[in-house]
Amino acid sequence: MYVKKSLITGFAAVLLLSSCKNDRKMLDALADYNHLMEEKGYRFGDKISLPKEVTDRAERISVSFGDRETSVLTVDPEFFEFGNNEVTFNIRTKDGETLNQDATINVFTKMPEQNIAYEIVAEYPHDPENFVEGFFIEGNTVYESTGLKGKSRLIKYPLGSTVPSLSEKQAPEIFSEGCAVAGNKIYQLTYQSKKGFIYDKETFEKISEFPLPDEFWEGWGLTYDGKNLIADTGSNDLYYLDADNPSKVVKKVPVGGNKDIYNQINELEYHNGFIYANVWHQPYILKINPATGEVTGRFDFTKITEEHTKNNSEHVLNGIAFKGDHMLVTGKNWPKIYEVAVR
Ligand SMILES: [Ca+2]
Repeated sequence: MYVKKSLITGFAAVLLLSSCKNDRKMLDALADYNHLMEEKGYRFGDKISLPKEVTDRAERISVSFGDRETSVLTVDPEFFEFGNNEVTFNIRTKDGETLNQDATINVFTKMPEQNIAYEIVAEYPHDPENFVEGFFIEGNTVYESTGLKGKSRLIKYPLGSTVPSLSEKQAPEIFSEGCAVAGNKIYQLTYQSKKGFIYDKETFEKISEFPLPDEFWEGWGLTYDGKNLIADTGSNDLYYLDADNPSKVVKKVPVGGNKDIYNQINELEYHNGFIYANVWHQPYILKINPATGEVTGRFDFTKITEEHTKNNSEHVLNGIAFKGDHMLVTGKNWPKIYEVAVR
């Protein structure tokens, strides 16, 4: 009896050992595959073709995203979005075990961003004291929201001058961020105070303030498309806000690149059916299709950006406005505003 029991235990242990070994092998194969694919990325419609070591041992495989789960191993926009998707692979083996592995699935666009050729047709002065966070123009009047605690202001000035015709200083604890005009009001986000402000466009009188949406970690860029305010929070997502109640997110549009994940989208400008955005610490301005989130084109401003970042790496490109069909471009503490014509 004693001998028999020991034999059975021994046999079970060998089985368990070999099953553990196979599980390890399977998970290693899955990890290798996921690492390889993280670099390469997926496009919508792609199959997630897991290695044979996984499919041979699996009875059922699913992918979960927080509380949602699918067993269809295809990159379906119903579950996946552009950029990083943090998922878990759940595998039930033929031995009845359930194994999990976390993975990052990167989804890119099918078409590469078109390099947009441009020409700098004019230059205007910009106050190098201005740590620009929000920037737009109406007629010949530039509106600017400048950041940093103790230095944040909302100002307006005629293009060509650096002297504000109106200036509204923020409380010292406020770090102002993006701003946009909708009708006769200016909306402004704050960086980490979890609130935004609404001003009268003419007088800069503060009309009200609002809490930033619950989805917001921080407030970054802001623009207006004629219907909704569009904001970003330092990720690759654009948030459409209800202009009558900017605490409410109407929809989220994740932005996708062909090879890049634009995780820190910052200053924004809506113009003629597209959203233009710069990316924190990058010399690019992206042209985004707002319906799909795809970056369709990209301006490369490496040359002018390097000129301004060479003495201070924080003096990055961060200002987009449209003067007719010409784009105005500036940056944090840049002494210039560039007028850009698309070739
Ligand atoms: Ca802007």
